[in-house]
Formats: sequence, C-alpha cells, structure tokens
Amino acid sequence: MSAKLTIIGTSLPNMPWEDKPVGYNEVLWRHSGNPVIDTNPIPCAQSIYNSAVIPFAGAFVGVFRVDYKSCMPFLHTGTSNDGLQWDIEHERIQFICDDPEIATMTYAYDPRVCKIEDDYYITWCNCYHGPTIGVARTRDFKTIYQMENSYLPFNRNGVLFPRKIKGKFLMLNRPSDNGHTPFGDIFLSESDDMIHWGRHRFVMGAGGQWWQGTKVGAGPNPIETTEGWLLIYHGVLNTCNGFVYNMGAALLDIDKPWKVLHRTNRYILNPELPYETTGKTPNVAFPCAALVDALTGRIAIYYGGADTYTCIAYTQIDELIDFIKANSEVF
Ligand code: BMA
Repeated sequence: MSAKLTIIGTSLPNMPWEDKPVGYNEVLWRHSGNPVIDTNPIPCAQSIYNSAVIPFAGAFVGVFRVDYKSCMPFLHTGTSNDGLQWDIEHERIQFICDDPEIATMTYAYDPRVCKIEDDYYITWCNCYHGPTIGVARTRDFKTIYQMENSYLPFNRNGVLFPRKIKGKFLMLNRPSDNGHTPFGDIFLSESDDMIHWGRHRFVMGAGGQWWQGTKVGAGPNPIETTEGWLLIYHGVLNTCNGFVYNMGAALLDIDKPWKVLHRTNRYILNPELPYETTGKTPNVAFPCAALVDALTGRIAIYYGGADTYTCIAYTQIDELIDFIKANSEVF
C-alpha cells in the first residue's frame, strides 16, 4: 500500500490487479491473463479493442470499439463485476440525438469515458465528413444522448479531464487527416457547455526520440496527482514495415494542463508479446482507459493490442512518477 496518497481520488478495491512479477524490471507489467477480450467475442464482431472502462454502481461498465465482420467499427456497452470478464451487449449503442445532421453513424471508434460531476461523457472518433470527435452524455449507460461533434474534421483522440478547471471543461485532442495520419501533436481545447470548443493550446508534439517521432495522442483521461496530471499517451515510431504504437507518460501542470512538466524520453510499454505484435495491425499498444485506486496507488491501463485484442497492464503511481522524472525530457 502506498504510504502517501499521490492520486487525488477515491478508493477502488475491486479493480483488477496483479503484483509486479519478481525480477521484472519495467515500470508497466502485463496482466497474466491477457488478452482479456479475444477474437470473435460476440456474434457480429471480429474483434474488440481500443476501448474504455469506468467504475459504475459498485462494478464496471465499458464502452467498446467493436469491429464488425464488415470491418466497420461501432460502439457497444458492456458490464463486468471484476473488470476482467466482460458481458458485452450484442447490439450497438442507439444514441438519442434530436438533430438528424449529427445523428448519422457511419463509423465510431476509439471511445473514452469520463465522469464529470454527475454525468458520464463518452468521446470517440466519429464520422462527420471525415473523422472528428463525437460526444455523448449519460447517467445510466442505457439512455445515451449524442451531443454536437466538438471539432471540425479531421481530429482524433478526444480525451476529457475528469473535472472542470477554472469552470471550464477541458479536452485533449489531436488534429489529424482523413487517413492513417503520418503526423500528430496533442492540443487542449476548452468549453463552457461541452458544445462550443475554443481557446486551443498546444500541449506536446511528436519528436524527440524515434519511439514518439511520428505522432502522439492522449490515451486514458488524465489522472489527478499531487505531482500534476498524469497523462498516459501513445507515441508512434515509423519503420520500414509501418507504424509502431508505444505508450509513454507525462505530467502536466494542475492548473495550466497545456504546460508539460515532465515527459518520458523512452517508452513505458512497447508492443512485444504476440497479442501486440500479431493481429489486424501488427505492433500496436493503444491505451484508452485506466482504473485507479487512490488508496493503494494502483493503476490498471486498458489498451488495444494489434487492433485485435483488449489487454491490461498494471503500474503503481509512485513508481511511475519516479520513472517519469528519472527519464524526463521536455521539448
Ligand atoms: C490509429 C487509430 C487507432 C488504431 C491505430 C493503429 O490511427 O485508427 O484506432 O489502433 O491507428 O492502427
């Protein structure tokens, strides 16, 4: 148990957890039962990955990226008592939306879920003449209201902060193109109403080392700590055989979260096990959610493996923060 309470939040004793294997040297370690969601998980789907989970009503709910046998992705909800075994709805989310211009659902992928005050917000890569960030709001994961798309296309990786800062909602996002985007920096946008977004600030860009030299994008919702906002992100390497999606970590200023305090100059996890190196897109570890226990400092990161599997990796907050500071480079 962590003696100091580094994470600012609540206790979550029922979250998934495994201690670090004895003799293992890295700062993140994988769940021994990975992948937690394997191929062909429900009748319509070939795979479920890059998905978001959150504590709800004493258990867990998830919003999942479900790739159909048409190869088109849509969002489904699911529930779990332990965060490991998931009962996923066979039908996709039917959003309630009173504007037919916005209600079109061509595809939907890479969801995040964030609780802010009494509402749960879902953000995802939504199609409106190309990829942009869709937003929806719910209190029960049954009645889900689709709101306005937040940005003009093209944009991906819309990741909300779990509380307002100076009265504003904040969302990290990554302007992109309509394809497999060979560039990408993280920006921060703010809003009074979750509809109109502006006052955009640059947070951090690709570059530095090759593991994050091509593009970067926010992963799970930032985690509030006494050392700043912990941001786990993906950093992409370009190779002769295509992109490699690694995980990195940064600490952002608590009051001005577009200011990067520390940022790892090496990855914290890279694709190396078969469920990360072999699948629809080889060599992808793509984090979209984290469960945290403020009392013990435990963190379980949910990530997609090879655009095919849902996986978990664990870390401990004080160890991760020490690692970030010891391998820090801000550029
Ligand atoms: C990104 C997104 C992710 C995917 C990744 C690797 O651009 O499409 O959904 O995991 O590429 O293919």
